Amino acid sequence: MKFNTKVIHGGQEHDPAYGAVMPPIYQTSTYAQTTPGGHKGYEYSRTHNPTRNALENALASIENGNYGLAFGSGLAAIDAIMKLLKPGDEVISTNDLYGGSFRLFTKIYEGFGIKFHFIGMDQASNIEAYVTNKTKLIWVETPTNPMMNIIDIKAVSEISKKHNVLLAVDNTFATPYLQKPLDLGADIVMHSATKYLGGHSDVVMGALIVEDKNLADRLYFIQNASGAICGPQDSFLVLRGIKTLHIRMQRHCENGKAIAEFLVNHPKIENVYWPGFENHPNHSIAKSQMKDFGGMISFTTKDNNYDAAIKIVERLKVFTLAESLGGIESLSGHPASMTHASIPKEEREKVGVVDSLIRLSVGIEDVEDLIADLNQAIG
Ligand code: P1T
Repeated sequence: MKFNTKVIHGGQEHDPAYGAVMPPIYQTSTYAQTTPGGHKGYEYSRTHNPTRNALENALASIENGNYGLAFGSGLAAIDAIMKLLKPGDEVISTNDLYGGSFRLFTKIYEGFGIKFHFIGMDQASNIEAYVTNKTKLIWVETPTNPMMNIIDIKAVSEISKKHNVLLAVDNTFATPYLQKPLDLGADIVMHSATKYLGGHSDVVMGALIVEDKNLADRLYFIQNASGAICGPQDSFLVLRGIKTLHIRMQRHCENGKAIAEFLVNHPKIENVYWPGFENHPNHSIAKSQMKDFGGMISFTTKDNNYDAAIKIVERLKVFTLAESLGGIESLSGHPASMTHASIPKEEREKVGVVDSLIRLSVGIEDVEDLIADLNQAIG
C-alpha cells in the first residue's frame, strides 16, 4: 500500500459488530467476562481499548513500523522511552529541541541518575566522541524545534547500530508524510500527535512506533504499568486527523514555502530558518531524507530585540499567538518566553533561540491572507 492509501486504510478493519466504517468510540473502562479470563480480548481499557488499538494500528502503518502505542501526550510518550533506562545510563540528545523535552530530561530524569549530553548534531560525526559503554539512547529531533536544524537520521543510525545504542527520533515536525525515520534506521519514532497527526488543535496526545517485537513488548509493558494512555474519544479524533494528513501536509508545505520566500525578501527581516532554502546548512540532507520542507518557519527581525518581536506577534490577526503547532490554522509563537522558556537563557541562546526569534506554524488558509497579515504586523 502506498502512503495516501495507508493514511486512510492502514491497519483498519470495519467494525465487526455492525460494519461501521469508522471505529466506534468504545467509551468503556472495562469489558464483561463470562468466567475469569473469559473475555473477547479486552479486559481493562488502560491495557487495551478497541478505539485506541485502531489508532495504534494506523500509527504503525503510516510510519512503516509494526507496532504503535498511543499516550496521553507527547511528553508521556517520551517519558515511556526514558523508562527503558536505568540509573547510570547516558543519553546523547540534540541541543536544539522542544523545551518540554529538555525539562523532562534535566528536571526529572537527571534526578533519577541518568546523564544527558546535549550536543549539536548537524554533523552526525559529532556524536561519536560522546558514546561510552554507558550510552543507551540517542535522542534526535529533526527538523528541530524551533531552529529548523536538520539531522541526518541515516548517518546517526549507523553510529547507533555500531555501538548497539537505541536511536529515537521525534518526528513531530516532519510527520511520516515527509520523513520515515524507521526506514532510515531509527529504532523508535515518537510524535506529539497533538500537532500534525491530530491536525485540528483539539486534542493532546503522544505516540511511539517501533519495528522490533521485543522493544514493543517492553514499551507496551511500560504503557500499561505506568498508565499514561489516551482516552477513546481522543483516539478517534487523531485517527480521523490522520486520514487527511497527506493533503493537509501538502498545503502546509506549499504555504510554508511561499511564506519563507516572502520573509527572506522582506527588508526588515534578518534571518529565516527553513530547510527548503538552498543555503540552509543541511539543505541537501533535508532534500534527501524529506519529501518536502514542511510548514514550520522561524525568523528574527533586524531590530533584533525582545520588544520588536513581541509587537509583531501581538499585531498578527490571522495568525493566532499560541503554544503548539501543526493544526490547520496558522499560529505564531515567541519561543524564548513560551515553548522554550524552561531552557536557561544562556543555553537557548547558544543554539539561536534569542529574544527576537519568532516561530510560525503555517496553516492551510489562503496564503495571500497569511502574507498580508505578516506584512502588516512586521510593518
Ligand atoms: O505537548 P505534547 O503533546 O506533550 O508534546 C511535546 C512535544 C514533543 N516534541 C516536540 C517536537 C514538540 O514540539 C512538543 C510540543 N511542542 C509544543 C507544544 C510547541 O509549541 O512547540
